[in-house]
Amino acid sequence: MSAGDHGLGASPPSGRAVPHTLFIADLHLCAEHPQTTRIFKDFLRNTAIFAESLYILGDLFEYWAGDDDLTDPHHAGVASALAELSRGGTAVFIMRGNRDFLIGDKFAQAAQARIASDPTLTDLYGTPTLLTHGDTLCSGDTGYLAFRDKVRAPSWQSAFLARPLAERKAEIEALRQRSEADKSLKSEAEMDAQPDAVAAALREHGYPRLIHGHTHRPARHLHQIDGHDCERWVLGSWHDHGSYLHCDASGCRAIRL
Ligand code: LP5
Ligand code: MN
Repeated sequence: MSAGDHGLGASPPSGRAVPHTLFIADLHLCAEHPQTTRIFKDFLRNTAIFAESLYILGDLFEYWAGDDDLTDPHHAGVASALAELSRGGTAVFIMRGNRDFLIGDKFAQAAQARIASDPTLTDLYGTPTLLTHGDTLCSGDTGYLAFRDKVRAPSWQSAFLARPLAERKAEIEALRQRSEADKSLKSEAEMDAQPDAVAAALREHGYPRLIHGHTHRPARHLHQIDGHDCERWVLGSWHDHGSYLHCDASGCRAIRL
């Protein structure tokens, strides 16, 4: 049903000649890993600048405690690098991930970016393409999904954001530890996208191409759903090295930085 082929390592296509759109996810940027942030800023200036659009499909940041954290010079530097890209003519779209779902309008404004809903169905050079962070495809991770339901409730979010920034950050640090401990008890299979959830998403949206991140398992999968052939691209995390997906009218290819 699904054939993995990470396809990483192809040569980067160059220039603006062929209109194209880039996709990235799971960068987990933070001040503690300045090298990743440097690579990201170089990618914006040297590569993304040639694209029509850049989609960040969640988890741009290690975590996001609220837009008042833009006072952090690291976070403000990321926003201004995105704004520079946007001013250069590349449309920037940000989807919220499970780590930065508290990104709000103030951040979007600072980055001159548009927030993309999760999921988003778009026409990518003639190919219907469904974009999602990917966490909701992991339907076997019931503990996480119960937690997700709670923290995505607007009432929970407004109460959380009303608390002092330092308190929020301390709580998130505790949650990170809890999450790491919980993950060590879960199987790899449990934390992967589930075939049923993938099929349901593809069926619901008319059998498009699917692009998502979250699982950190870069691959190209081919699914046959109800007789329709659907391509699913999983984006890589930027933990060891940067990577992006380049899509134009001829298709998509994964590129390692
Ligand atoms: O991110 P990753 O890939 O390492 O792990 C995820 C799931 N974990 C998370 C937690 C985040 O990593 C923590 C940072 C989020 C910051 C958000 C800011 C605002 C929220 C602040 C809340 C206090 O998303 C992990 C998945 C994994 O992906 C694979 O899919 O397994 O899920 C977990 O480990 C979650 C646990 O299983 C359940 C945790 C319950 C904790 C309850 C604490 C009470 C919090 C109060 C909420 C009402
Ligand atoms: Mn994620």
